[in-house]
Amino acid sequence: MDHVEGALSARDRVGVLDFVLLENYRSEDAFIENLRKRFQHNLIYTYIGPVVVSVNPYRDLKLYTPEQMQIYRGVNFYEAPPHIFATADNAYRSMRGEARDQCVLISGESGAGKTEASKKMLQYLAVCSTHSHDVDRIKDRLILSNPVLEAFGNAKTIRNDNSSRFGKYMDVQFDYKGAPVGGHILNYLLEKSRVVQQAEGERSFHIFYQLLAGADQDLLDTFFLERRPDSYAYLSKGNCTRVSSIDDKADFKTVYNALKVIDFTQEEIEELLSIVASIIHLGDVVFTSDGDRAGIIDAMPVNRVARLLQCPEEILEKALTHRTIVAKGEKLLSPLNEDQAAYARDALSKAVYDRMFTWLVQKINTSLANKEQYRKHVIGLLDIYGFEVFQKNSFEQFCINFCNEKLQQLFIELTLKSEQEEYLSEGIEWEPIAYFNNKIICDLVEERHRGIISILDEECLLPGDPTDLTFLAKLENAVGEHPHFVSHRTGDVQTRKTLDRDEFRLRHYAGDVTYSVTGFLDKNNDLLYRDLKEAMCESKNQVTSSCFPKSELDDKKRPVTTATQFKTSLNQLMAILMKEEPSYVRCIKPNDNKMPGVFDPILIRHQVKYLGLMENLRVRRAGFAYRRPYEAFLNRYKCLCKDTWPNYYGKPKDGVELLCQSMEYRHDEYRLGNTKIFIRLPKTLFATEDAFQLKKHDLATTIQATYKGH
Ligand code: AD9
Ligand code: MG
Repeated sequence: MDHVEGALSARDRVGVLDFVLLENYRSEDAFIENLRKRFQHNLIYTYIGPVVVSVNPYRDLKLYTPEQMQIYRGVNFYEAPPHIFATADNAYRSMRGEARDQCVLISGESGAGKTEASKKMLQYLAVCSTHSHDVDRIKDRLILSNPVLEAFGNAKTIRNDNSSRFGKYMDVQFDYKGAPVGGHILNYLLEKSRVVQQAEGERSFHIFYQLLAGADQDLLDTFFLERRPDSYAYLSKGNCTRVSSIDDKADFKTVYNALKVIDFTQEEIEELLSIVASIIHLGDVVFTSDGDRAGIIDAMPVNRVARLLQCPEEILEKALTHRTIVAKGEKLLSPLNEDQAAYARDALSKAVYDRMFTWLVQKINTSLANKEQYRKHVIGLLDIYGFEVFQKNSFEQFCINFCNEKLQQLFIELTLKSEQEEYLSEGIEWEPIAYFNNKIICDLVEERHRGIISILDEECLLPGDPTDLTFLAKLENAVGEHPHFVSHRTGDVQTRKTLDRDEFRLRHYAGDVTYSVTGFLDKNNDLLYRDLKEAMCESKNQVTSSCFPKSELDDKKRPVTTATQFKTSLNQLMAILMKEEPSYVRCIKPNDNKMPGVFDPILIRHQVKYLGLMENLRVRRAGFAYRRPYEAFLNRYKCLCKDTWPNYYGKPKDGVELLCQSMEYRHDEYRLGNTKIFIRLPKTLFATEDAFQLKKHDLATTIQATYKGH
């Protein structure tokens, strides 16, 4: 049964299952009311045409069972109730049928269900794609790479007990038979500051707690660790080391076994975990201040770090408390003060963890690599951080929100493009649609020489003493007039009251966000003193030494700044995505308390806004809301026209034409394309459907009467 027709009779009670069928499609209230109705009936998925909107149920609704998978297997997108499996299946079939690479872009705020959706879709692809003995190997690896990545890249935050602290684009490669033969992961900007600092109620990355809870006593002894995380500085900054929804001990086993399946040798696993352990000890290195010179209070933690990383203790100790300065060709050893030493220690911990994470992803990629070279097409799944607005927003939010601007731009371009393409291929006249193009904001951030990132980089490069505030002043001079930029100096009186002197505000497509520039230079520069790099290069731990190659020391070039690196990798991602056929899953978080069944309309309204859903619906509705292939349409409604009932033997298109005439559709209400009928307004369709329901009733009564009469 066609999904639209299936819902029509129930539409008042459980809402419409495609937002394009909303009468009042411009009304945000109507949109939210529809979501609410469906959510109350545990219908968490709703379409906007081909886009899936998902509301996190925070409970197991048995939506991902093998039986559910069967419902969607090989079925046309609109023929079963809305589901992410329909999206996955559709992508899979389009990939095979049209021989085109696919991608699924999953967006939404923290805790909205992006990672869950991407995992469920990956499972669907693994189960429902072509089977053969040798591909099971790759399927296992694809699925098992998730617990490993989550252990090292996810953490408990206020918003989500399993929050991804990195962006991920994972593609699954298929051969010409449609069997998965490989995979590849691109990772984006890990929030490495979490290694050294966590907000109240948050934790560091899961792996630290997993190791302490799950390692056997021998392993703990080897790492000089005790079981309780509370005793370690780096693990207890947020005063939250245990999470009721998480079983660290069991998770450690899962991760350990997964690492083995994805080709990590015993030695590599031990090296990896000893890096994790070394970071825990590094956090316990504390300094005294003797005049202006930092000294190490307790030698034990440094000694342990040195042993775990297998690098000479004196070198490490010296690098943590001194800095080599080259003046007039001569090297001078300059002591660090207490603050500088603590800063150096934290910089080292972050760098080691971050590079280890990148190494891990590369290693997983080697294991997922398709060695036979018979990859034909891919389906990519993008699970990346959603738009973030906090009380205080810093460099990290700036990067994340820029990423969302780029994705929104891609979304607009691709949606419009695909609408246009469909009109064209159906031979229907394209009616241009007015929409807000956020390119202007992307340019404000990334334009060469003139954008915020360029100005930030320039400031970072300046000799002398550039500060966050000199950066802000430059910014005001350069982009102060831009319609999407506001700061204390450039804003009007009213705006000034809401901004501090170290803040600027960006008018993002999703709403205004105020950023504090404090820390921008530092985070963008991301410097690690050379002495510390040298110490790491000495490491006999293979993983560490491959993360800190000696060649880096000879490199005279200035390292690329964090923002520019991020911008470059995002633009590469955009280039990949532009070539693929996209599908979208837009995730919504129903409440801030991780509660099942609670629908918070204010929170949801906000997300509907910044996911751009109303805009999306408007674009979809600007032309023709409803489109169906002729066969499907005729099959359902043929009883409404005497020329097509009970059967029509001509071309389906001609049958539909007769039907439209007999239903007295006005010319502006519909168009007949090459393969589909396009109906402009839902009310036309609803009228047709109501007529159909009546007719069905009449027919049933007639049949009954005839039967009784016999
Ligand atoms: V973040 O940006 O990485 O912080 P996500 O990825 O959007 O965030 P995630 O998928 O981790 O959120 O979902 C958060 C939690 O919501 C999960 O741990 C589940 O407990 C819960 N969840 C999410 N989706 C579903 C679902 N479809 N069914 C049941 C769900 N529970
Ligand atoms: Mg996530």
